[in-house]
Amino acid sequence: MLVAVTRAISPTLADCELTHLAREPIDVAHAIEEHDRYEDALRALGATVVRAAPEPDLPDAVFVEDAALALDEVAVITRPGAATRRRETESLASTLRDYRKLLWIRAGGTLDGGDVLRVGRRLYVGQSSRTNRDGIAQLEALLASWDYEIIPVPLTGCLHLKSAVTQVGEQLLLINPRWVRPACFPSMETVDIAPAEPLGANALWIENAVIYPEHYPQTAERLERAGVRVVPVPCTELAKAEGGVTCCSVLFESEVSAA
Ligand code: CIR
Repeated sequence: MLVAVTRAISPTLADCELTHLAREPIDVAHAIEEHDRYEDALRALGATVVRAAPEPDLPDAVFVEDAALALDEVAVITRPGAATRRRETESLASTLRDYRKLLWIRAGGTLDGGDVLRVGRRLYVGQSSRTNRDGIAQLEALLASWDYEIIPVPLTGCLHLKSAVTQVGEQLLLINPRWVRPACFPSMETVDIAPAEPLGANALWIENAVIYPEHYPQTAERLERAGVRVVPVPCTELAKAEGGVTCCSVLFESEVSAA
C-alpha cells in the first residue's frame, strides 16, 4: 500500500514563512479547496491518504514534507531550519510512528525534507538556508547502517533543493538549471523548466505520473513531450506560501493498513 501522509491547512496559513516571495493575501478557503483536489489526485493515483493531526496554530504545518523523510527502512524526523516550524515535528512523528522506526535530527543540525531528493539509493541534499552542514552530517550518521549515498548539492536563488529539481521518471529529472547545476546529477537525463516558469521544477512523481501545478502550462507541455503523464492540480494559494506539490505529502510504501 502506498501511503501519503498529509495535513489540513492551518487557518493561520497567511502568517507562513517567506524567503524569496513577497507576502500576498492568501485565500485560506480557496487553499483548502485546492488541497482537497491535491488529496483527490493522490487517491486517484492509488495512494491511501492519512492525515496527521491538524496544527491550527502553526502556519506552515500543511508542508509536511519538511518535517520528515520516510525511507524504506526508517523515518527521519527533521529539525526544520525555520525556528517557527520546529513544533510541527512532534505530531507528524506520532503519525509516522505507526509505520516506521523513527530517527531524529538533533539540536545544532537543521534539515528540511524539501532539501532531500531521493533517487534510488542516492539522497541528494540541498545546501540551502534551511539545511546546514551539521544536519547533513547527522543524516549521514543516522543512515550509516543502510546503503544510502548522501550527496550534498549547492543551490542558489530558491528555498529548497526540490524547488530546483525533482524526479519525474526512473532516469529523468525536471530541473531549473539556473538554481542547481545539472552536472550534479551525471547519471540522469533532464528536462528544463520553461524559462517563463522558474518555480516550475517542483513535480510529485507517483505511480508513473506526476502531480503538477496547473499554473505552469509551458513546463507541463515539455514534460508531456518527454513522455511524462501529467496530472494537473490547482495550487495557486499554496504557491503564495512558497509551497509546491511535493511539500504537501510524505509518501512511502507500507504493509500496515491505515487506521
Ligand atoms: C516555508 O517557508 O517553510 C513555507 N512557507 C514553505 C515550505 C515549502 N516546503 C517545501 O517546498 N518543501
